Amino acid sequence: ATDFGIEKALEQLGINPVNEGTSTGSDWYASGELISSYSPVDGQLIAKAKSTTKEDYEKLMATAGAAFEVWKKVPAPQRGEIVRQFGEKLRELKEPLGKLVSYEMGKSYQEGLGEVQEMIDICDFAVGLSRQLHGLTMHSERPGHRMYEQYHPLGIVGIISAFNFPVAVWSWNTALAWVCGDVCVWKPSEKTPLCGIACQHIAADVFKANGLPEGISCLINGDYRVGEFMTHDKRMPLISATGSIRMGKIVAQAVAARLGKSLLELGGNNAIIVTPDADIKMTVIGAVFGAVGTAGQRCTSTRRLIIHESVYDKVKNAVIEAYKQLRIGNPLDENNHVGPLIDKDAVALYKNALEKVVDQGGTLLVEGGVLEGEGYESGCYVKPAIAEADNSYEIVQHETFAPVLYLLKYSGDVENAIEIQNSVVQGLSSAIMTNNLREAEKFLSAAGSDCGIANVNIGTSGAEIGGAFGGEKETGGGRESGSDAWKIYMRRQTNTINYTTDLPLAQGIKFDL
Ligand code: UN1
Repeated sequence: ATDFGIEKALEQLGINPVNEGTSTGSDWYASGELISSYSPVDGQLIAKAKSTTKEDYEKLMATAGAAFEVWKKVPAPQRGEIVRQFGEKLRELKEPLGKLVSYEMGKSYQEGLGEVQEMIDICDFAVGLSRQLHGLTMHSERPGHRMYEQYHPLGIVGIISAFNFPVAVWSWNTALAWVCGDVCVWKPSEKTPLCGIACQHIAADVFKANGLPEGISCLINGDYRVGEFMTHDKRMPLISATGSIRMGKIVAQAVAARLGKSLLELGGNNAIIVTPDADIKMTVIGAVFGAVGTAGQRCTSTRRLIIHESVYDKVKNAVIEAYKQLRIGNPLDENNHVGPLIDKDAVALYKNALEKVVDQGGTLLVEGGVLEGEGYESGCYVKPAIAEADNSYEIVQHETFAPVLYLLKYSGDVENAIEIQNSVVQGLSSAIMTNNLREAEKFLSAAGSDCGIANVNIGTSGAEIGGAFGGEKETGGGRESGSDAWKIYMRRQTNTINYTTDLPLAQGIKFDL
């Protein structure tokens, strides 16, 4: 690992193998059991983090609550200025943070840098937004009355994030929540605690340098039990959770039971429809990047290719040919395309999917397999696989977080492809490859894709931060990042002001005393 400058990166990020785990700012404490973070790149122990106990959590929540009283009164554009400084720090630390993401999570260094770039982008977006937290004005039906709405800070926002985007998803939530006047408590995945600690160091330094109290950015570590502190906590009006559908259902029920709000970003089962009018070269690049990028561990990864029978063989052969070029190995080595899966449990799920697709009637076109030998000691490197399948197979209906791509055939009109694409429980990302305007517009129409994201002539992954990110159906319905996603982090208040000496009632009601 030293060859790739990991030690230096850890040092620059202030991470040493110590027992840090819980933080309200520059203060670090935690008294729970140790979580060891092993790199899927080389299987080495990187460092250990202490997990948060209920006692630690209570202490942190008291600090967060006090910080909210201060932060909510700071004018929004001034809060934006703090987020601007945070974005500047991320620019300075882009390389070490990108490297840590790559080493702790296993995605390629380029993608690690890309993830930090998403953080920088959302900070820029949030800075502009801090002067645009607009409400509407309405015309009152009563004379001499004014009516308008305004958005106020919400409170303490809980963020539960997944291992696959160990830093960016936090920033999508936190950069917006901060300009909205909220304070945040973040539980990163227990598979990537060090990315969380690195980010908390960066944020805490910025708040401290500006004389702001501890508790605006808080970090807790641990497994689902620590997440439950948050989901059951009435002091958290909003829980934003990214992860599996299974996890999302548990979180949603716990939060709904106390009538809190939840923002859910759950699984995807993303497809690219390839019509007879598709540009095959573009299709292959989009499909292969979508299926094997981040080793198939994005919630937007391409899982299904729905190909028209007239171009089926051509597309199939081109994709198989492209898979032969893939170099699998250490993701910090920029010559490699595909890095490891996050851990051996993920490898088991990958193997299970390959077995099941064959059991259920599919054919492997590119056989998978777990790589062994030099460079693959962690046991987490697998070969991207392709299977010919049918959409009805149980395994195809599931999201397997690994580089397994299913080829599905359709005939007739694009409606038939849309029908297949929509016939899954998830609704995150979707794409169509076509130069035919009618097909493209049909795909984007009300009768088209039922996903939160629908693209034309690009793949399913790689969304920009400017748009609202999220999906429908069992993907959870939440929207993060751009557009007006900020509204969920604030509470809306409708105000009516009477500037006359009479008290006319609404709806023309008379009430004379
Ligand atoms: C995720 O996988 O949780 O569109 C988020 C993309 C990225 C975000 C993915 N911008 O692939």
